[in-house]
Amino acid sequence: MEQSKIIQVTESIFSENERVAKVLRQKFADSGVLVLNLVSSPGSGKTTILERTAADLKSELNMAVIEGDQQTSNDADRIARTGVAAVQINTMAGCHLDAPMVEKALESFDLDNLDVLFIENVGNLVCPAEFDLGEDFRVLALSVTEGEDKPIKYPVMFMSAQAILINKIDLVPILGFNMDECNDYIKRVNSQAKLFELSARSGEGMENWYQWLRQAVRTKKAGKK
Ligand SMILES: Nc1nc2c(ncn2[C@@H]2O[C@H](COP(=O)(O)OP(=O)(O)OP(=O)(O)O)[C@@H](O)[C@H]2O)c(=O)[nH]1
Ligand SMILES: [Mg+2]
Repeated sequence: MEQSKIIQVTESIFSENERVAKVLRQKFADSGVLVLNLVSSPGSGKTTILERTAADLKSELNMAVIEGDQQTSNDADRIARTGVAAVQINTMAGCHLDAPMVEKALESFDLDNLDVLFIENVGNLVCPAEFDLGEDFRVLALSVTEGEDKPIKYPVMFMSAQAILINKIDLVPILGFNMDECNDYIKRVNSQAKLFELSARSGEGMENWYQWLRQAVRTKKAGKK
């Protein structure tokens, strides 16, 4: 394809995504459901964080999860085992979720009966940054196994997050991970994001994340029309 045609196709993909994301944002506002777009590299622990959150909070919050992966329903199956409703999207060759995919998945849920909808994006620190899903907040998981410098290597994604969960802190002593250095890098690209250090495996630090989540749910409900 010529350069000009490639640019036209790319622009039309983005503008269609923006159009549908706007529709979704209005829908989420009308029903007062808090929507979080969970992004990270593959294997940072997004699903494990959601499994633990689902198990710990399902008696106080009505939650549902949209899972995005190229293939398999592994993640949706894991969430379903906690008793929280989950729908799997398979993007096949795609490296991110887009707003039309989310719109289709919403057919499975009654938004008016939900407090929180989590959207677990495809594991990728690059492409999902470009696609608005109509979410209230983008929550980025970074695991300590990935190294301290990911925030400055993938700044676009880190800049776009409102909350950053530094996961797998149970492994810090084994890895010799330098938390101060990582926090400095995060602050360099995004000084506004709320930071949490936690382990979805041991449960350490999860309560701080839950408090942020509860507050975000309250704020969203208060803003409901
Ligand atoms: N030690 C430790 N391992 C963890 C923690 N959280 C997740 N894991 C492990 O990390 C691996 C990947 O976790 P997942 O939850 O599948 O990661 P993910 O981000 O959902 O992965 P994708 O959906 O494939 O991108 C699994 O073996 C988890 O058990 C943690 O806090 N500590
Ligand atoms: Mg996952």
